[in-house]
Amino acid sequence: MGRLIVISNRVGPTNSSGPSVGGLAMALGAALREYNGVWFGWSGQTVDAFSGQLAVQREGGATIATVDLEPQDRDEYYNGYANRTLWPLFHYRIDLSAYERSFNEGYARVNARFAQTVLPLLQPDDFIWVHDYHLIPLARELRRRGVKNRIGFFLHIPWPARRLFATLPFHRELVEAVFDYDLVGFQTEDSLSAFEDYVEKEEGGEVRPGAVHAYGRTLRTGVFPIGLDAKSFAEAATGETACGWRDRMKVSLAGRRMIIGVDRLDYSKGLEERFLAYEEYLQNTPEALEQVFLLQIATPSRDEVPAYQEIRARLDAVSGRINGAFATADWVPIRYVNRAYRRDELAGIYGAAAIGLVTPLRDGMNLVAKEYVAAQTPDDPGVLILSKFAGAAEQMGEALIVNPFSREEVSDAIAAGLAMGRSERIRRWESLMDGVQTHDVSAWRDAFVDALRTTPRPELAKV
Ligand code: ADQ
Repeated sequence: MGRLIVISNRVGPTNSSGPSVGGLAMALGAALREYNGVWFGWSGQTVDAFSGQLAVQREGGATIATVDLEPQDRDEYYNGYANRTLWPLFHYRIDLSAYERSFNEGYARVNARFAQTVLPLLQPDDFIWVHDYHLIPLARELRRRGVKNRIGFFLHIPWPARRLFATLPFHRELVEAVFDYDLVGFQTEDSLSAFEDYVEKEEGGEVRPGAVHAYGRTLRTGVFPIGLDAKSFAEAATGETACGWRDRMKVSLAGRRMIIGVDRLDYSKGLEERFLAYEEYLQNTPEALEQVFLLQIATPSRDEVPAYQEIRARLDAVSGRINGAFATADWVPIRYVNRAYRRDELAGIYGAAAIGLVTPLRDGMNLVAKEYVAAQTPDDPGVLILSKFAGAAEQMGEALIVNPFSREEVSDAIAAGLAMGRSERIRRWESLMDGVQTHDVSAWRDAFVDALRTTPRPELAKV
């Protein structure tokens, strides 16, 4: 059986009991522990001149290989094309998308550098699984270097609607590069249809069941919704640290009900809209004053990108204003915390919250929604309020599904969630929990790897 080679912008940590750093790291850690995997990516470090020197180490059953990039690579590829061009565009924020020639060049250069560096690690029967928007042209660069292996690509973020995507200069080249993969996977049906729509209407391609044909090639497609490492999360949720935090939060609640939000500090997560909807709830519900609070944990990310500095400043201002308007001597309506918590700590905090408020404006999946469900106490679970624009909404219909742009809808859902009786909470939670457990990260990984393994490669078929 061939090895699994995972390639993503950043690697690790693969140890799921470590601090909680992001959905991708947790998901792949679980994948690599089961396969004899190699995970290759950027070390996160920069050096003055790119050398292509690999740093290789064994970690928890997997081989981890990293390479350093140059400061210009970080600025043009990572902070530039990935996070200032593609990320906002794919999250429907073309107003924030920056198009600069140097970003394009940096993106192309780093994808070529990744291909060149990983080449000596590859063996003929390896399966290569490339992750996310940072590395869309990687298969093209590998093919140029003679790589014949099966290569799959999984997009963790949404694929935007056709007309939005067509605002990207060189959009055609980017999609054509996708066709150098053998398989492309999306989080949702919504993203897959947006991709198919582009290929069909902009490029005159043909959509077939489970595949698209264009540029003289056929590309297998599929929907693979990512899940939690549910078993290890459930263990974390019943462990000593989580129980300690649940108790600590219950003391801190002092009889009040807690609403929890946990997000990377990112404009796509809809935090400002969430604060404003919660303000609306407080205005509409005077009896809730001093009886409820919102704990928003928002870990700063990508703080070298100006839009992230701006959203951070706005959130400081909006939370400060709401607290100034409503707080009393012994109550603040919003506890706004800018630090990261470990996943076992988070599990305890989620477990003490009556409502999980997950209202991104656009999100590939959103694993926080699943973590909130997995951390609830079965005989007295809380209520999940979930944005219809999170990928998770396709699977989590028993949540209270809301339009995050509508303050009224979110405010009404908070009121409904806090008023919901125990039997309805249990009924909804059981169905949600069943989904979280069934569609976990192993199911996601197996489905993708099986699809990749069984995707025919014309070059291989001839041998
Ligand atoms: P992210 O945008 O990072 O991932 P998400 O799925 O919400 O989004 O995962 C965040 C992870 O980071 C969760 O496991 C959460 O617990 C953790 N996290 C967030 N804030 C934290 C905090 N303050 N402290 C500690 N941990 C925190 C991208 C896509 C998503 C997709 C994932 C996986 O944007 O849509 O679900 O990849 O594919």
